[in-house]
Amino acid sequence: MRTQVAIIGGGPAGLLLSHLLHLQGIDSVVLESRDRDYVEHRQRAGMLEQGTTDALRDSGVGERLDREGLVHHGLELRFGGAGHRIPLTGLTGRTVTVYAQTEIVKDLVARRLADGGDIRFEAEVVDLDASAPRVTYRGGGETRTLDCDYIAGCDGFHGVSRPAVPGLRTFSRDYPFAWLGILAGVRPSTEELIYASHDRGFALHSLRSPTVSRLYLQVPPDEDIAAWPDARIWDELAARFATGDGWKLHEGPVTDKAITPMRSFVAEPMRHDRLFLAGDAGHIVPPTGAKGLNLAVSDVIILARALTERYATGSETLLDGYSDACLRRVWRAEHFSYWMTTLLHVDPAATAFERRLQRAHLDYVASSEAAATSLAENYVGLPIE
Ligand code: FAS
Ligand code: PHB
Repeated sequence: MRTQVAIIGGGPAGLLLSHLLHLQGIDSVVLESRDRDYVEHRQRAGMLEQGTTDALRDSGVGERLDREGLVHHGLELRFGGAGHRIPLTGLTGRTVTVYAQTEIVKDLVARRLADGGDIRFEAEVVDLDASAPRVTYRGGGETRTLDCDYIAGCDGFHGVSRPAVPGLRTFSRDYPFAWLGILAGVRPSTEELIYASHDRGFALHSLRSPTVSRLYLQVPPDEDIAAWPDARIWDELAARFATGDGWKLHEGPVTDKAITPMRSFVAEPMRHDRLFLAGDAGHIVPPTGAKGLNLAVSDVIILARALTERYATGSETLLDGYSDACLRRVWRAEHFSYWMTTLLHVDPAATAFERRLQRAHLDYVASSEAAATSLAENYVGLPIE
């Protein structure tokens, strides 16, 4: 078997790359270890930068996004029992959109299959040669190989592609907390996202639709989900979102709950020979700034441009510049995600002095247009080079 680009991983990065390459007449095969139902229902991100929604719309997969996505123009920072709105669009002229990663994956799978795309589910890549280049995968009880011109490692943080890059430099930070995330069949208590910083810990009120809420709360890093029955989750969320103006949290049936560890991670370079890393395979951010999925999208936009130039002109200039171009954007997003995470979460080891500094920082962001604009321009996403 042979293709032009072998794509390891059928998450948002791999699927979008396959779609963008197809639009340029470049063949690819997506190899995904899990089954279709699993990847289409794995609860993850939900906040899209305007650059992401523009890319989906411009490439012809934005129709349901435009119909069902919730366009937002601001967010609320809530601390000291009061809310402070950050007018994202007023400060930047750009918007963000709430549209679940699961829906993006469904839209991309449907479009690739409708276009005759080759997505192989339950096909686990077990080996790869970045110089041949060739990937070896197991599927249907057989072991097969796929020869190609290039390999895109879109296989997430636990994939096989990053370990195949020799001499890799990695940079990481683990945080002293995790996120317990829930999906609840209840009308959201807010129209815009609420990021709450409370002495008891961080909480985030996001949403998925007029009838489905998505909420998160900070828990210890090794927390057992069994210690969090629904009633306790709602009580803790209500305590952390409490205000003095009578605002009420709507509670309802929890339909999904999971604990996500918080880490910052970057691997350099994001390329070895004919292997290119994209998305979580190359970097991880704490989800506070809603950058993970959006970084995956910008990586594959940059990679698709580079592969298009290569096949159209023979030039490898953009391919040679791929890793540096991605990493400039990755490190900006890493800093913003670290900054927003430490601004809003309670570090158990923080001294009283550090907690006062944190409160002063929150007061500054909530009261200074310059500080709020810095948060806003990073949150809505900086233009893709
Ligand atoms: P993914 O991990 O999404 O996809 C990689 C794919 O590769 C997977 O489907 C996997 O099955 C497959 N794969 C792995 N090894 C393979 C192999 N050997 N062979 C074949 N296939 C293989 N981001 C946010 O912005 N906000 C959030 O709230 C948020 N919450 C998250 C919660 C969790 C639990 C996790 C893990 C991540 C979360 N993220 C969040 C980040 C997340 O959205 C990622 O940034 C996004 O999924 C990145 O997409 P991909 O790079 O495609 O990686
Ligand atoms: C989500 O809706 O899942 C979401 C939104 C904003 C974040 C993180 C997660 O910062």
